[in-house]
Amino acid sequence: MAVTNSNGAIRGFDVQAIRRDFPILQQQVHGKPLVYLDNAATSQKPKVVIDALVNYYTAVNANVHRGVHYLSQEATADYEGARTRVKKFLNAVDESEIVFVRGTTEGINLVAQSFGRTNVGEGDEVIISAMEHHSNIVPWQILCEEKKARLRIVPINDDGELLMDEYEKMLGPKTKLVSIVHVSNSLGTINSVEQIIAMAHSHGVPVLLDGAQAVPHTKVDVQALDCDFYVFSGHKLFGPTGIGALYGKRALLEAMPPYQGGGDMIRSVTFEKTLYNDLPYKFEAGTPNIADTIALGTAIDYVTSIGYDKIASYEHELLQYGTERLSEIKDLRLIGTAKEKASILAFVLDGIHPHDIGTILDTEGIAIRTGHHCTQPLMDRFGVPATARASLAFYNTKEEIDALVEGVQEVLGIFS
Ligand code: 7TS
Repeated sequence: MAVTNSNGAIRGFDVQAIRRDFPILQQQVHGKPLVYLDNAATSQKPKVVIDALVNYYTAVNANVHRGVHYLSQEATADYEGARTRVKKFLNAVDESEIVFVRGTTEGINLVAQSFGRTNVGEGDEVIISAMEHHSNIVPWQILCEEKKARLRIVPINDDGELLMDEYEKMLGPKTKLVSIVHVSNSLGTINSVEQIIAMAHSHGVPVLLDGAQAVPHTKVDVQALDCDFYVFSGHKLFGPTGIGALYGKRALLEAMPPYQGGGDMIRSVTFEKTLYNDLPYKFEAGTPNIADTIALGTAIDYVTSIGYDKIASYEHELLQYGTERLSEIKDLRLIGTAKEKASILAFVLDGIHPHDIGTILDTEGIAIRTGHHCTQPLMDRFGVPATARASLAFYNTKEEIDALVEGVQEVLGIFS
């Protein structure tokens, strides 16, 4: 969709107006304007999301699904309204396919413990990739250890792209699940998920996509993708921490046993036999995170009101600009140079530890993340212990990238 004017500006996208929606961006850090470039760790929250939280506790607070009184019914309607928003956001078939979880990590653990323990046995295989976050490695290691199954790792090239030929060779009758990141948090690589899914499905293998870093940047349509499971975290999508969603195809979720037992997930309980509730409640034991779920719904409304076509165009421009500017710096090596990339500028400087880069940038009010970004095997693949990572959101500007580049020059000056 054409979203740019003749002068290259994105029609209807006013970054300064958007920045005013985010109270935290107005503040100074160490006497300098905050330059927040740690969005892959967590994104900032617009005022509407903060207001939704305050409003819930000020005017609505009650437990859901179990009260006949007014507030409980209001809280239930708002909570279930958020589920409808997530359903539309991902284009799921219906609300029963949307399970609220604490975040991506819990969503993957749910699938590993419920689908995995039911369907993966001795000698079976689960496929992940070399660029996974620890939360898409460790749950599968735990499962494979318990079941004496084998974890297979799709390798990557030096640009940080999956080797699809190797992936294809791994698929076979022993494969029980493929679990792959949609967009890498450490490299920014956008994986060819349509192809990954089609190849797995040709062997009858279901696919889970870790969408933690995808949903802040790109429209996701689970029906068009035909993925079997999709997980994301609200806090990376301009919503609160402690809430996320797991999408699963209804038939798969129906066949899976509960992950946790307790209130709300049951239809009836006797000491002899418990009957479980319908989807999605079968997977939502206990009082849920009501306030944050409702505010996640507000975050989704906010992002979709800006529009993913505009967000993607603007962020693409920023990423290109940042890549060009950082590439001009001698002794800087970008980690993650895939052709299809989103919003991550990770780098190392010759002979300078990334933590020193982060600490010096902080004195300039610039927030980046340094470390292994919960992807230690990926750091090993690139032969570095850590990287410095600037991660972008649609409220960032070219001026902020200029500030980052100046900060990096300052670091080089100090260490020269
Ligand atoms: N998967 C990916 C791709 C991620 O980037 C993260 C968090 C997770 C899973 C886990 O999400 P959580 O919300 O359950 O913690 N990534 C990062 C990061 O890059 N820096 O801090 C957290």
